[in-house]
Amino acid sequence: MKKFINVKDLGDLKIAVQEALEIKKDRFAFKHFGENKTLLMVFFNSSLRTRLSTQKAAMNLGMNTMILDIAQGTWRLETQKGVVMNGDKPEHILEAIPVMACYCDIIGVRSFAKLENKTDDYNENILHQFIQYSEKPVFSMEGATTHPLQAFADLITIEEFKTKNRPKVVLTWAPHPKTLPQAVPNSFADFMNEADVDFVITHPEGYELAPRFVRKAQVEYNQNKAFQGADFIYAKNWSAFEDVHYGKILSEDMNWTIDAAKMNLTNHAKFMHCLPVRRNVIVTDEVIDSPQSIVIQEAANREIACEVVLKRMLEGLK
Ligand code: AN0
Ligand code: CP
Repeated sequence: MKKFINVKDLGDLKIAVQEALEIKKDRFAFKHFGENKTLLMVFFNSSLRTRLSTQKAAMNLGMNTMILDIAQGTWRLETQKGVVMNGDKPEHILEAIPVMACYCDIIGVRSFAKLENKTDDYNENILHQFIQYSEKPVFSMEGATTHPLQAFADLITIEEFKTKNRPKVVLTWAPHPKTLPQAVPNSFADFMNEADVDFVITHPEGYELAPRFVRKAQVEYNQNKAFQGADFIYAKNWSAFEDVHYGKILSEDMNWTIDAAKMNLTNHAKFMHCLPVRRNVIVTDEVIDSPQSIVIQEAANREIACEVVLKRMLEGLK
């Protein structure tokens, strides 16, 4: 495996999930795979889960890890081509990437959408430069448009907790005071569209996601209706995708917060969220503290999802 940005980079999803469940039974079974191999994790943005779970997955495989937080102890990096670099950024990504690549075998990159220019974000400018100029296997630790490690962990979690062959999975928008990217819902939709589930997306009008991620999913603007009979509720806020409002907050309607009354409309659904989550904005304390909430188990599976990806990348190095 040379890159991991989208669901299709995993190949057959059923096989990938089976591989994950096998690894979970003995996460140190491939301890020799990463001997003398180094993972570099490059963060342009903050992280708790991705930072720890990726490092843990690499350690399970016997790898060495290095972590770089851009602009915190490193030079600030220019990422646009052709600019006159007389501002506050002393180094260009065009030198920084091949230099970083000298010291490692695999690179993970976190680089969120800036939400200023839709074309720039949806071109995945930074991730693609890492792929092009590092000549190493590169995986997304959340790019501008996707968060595939999260969605893979979500799929593993659904596989573990489902009580029927084809569960109903609902991705629901929820309110949030800050403008957030579409990467998490995009990747979740990408994976659910490939999985054996009935997939419904619910959000206020104006929050339609990119058609290439929504694909065949059912879009239902009435949240209560969407929740009926659901086996999994996956909550997430995102900002608008459509051109004129790109990256903007169009609604802060607290009626979309996931509360116990809404969960009662479902088929005893499990509650999921990628975290970090704002309590009593996205979801009430009552729901996230209930046994229906599987957010911690979901976060735990980030280690397993990443271990599958790193193992496959290490196999490709041989
Ligand atoms: C980020 C997002 O919404 O993409 C990261 C989620 C994993 N969330 C926040 O910045 C709060
Ligand atoms: N879910 C997730 O990616 O969390 P972090 O932003 O803390 O890594």
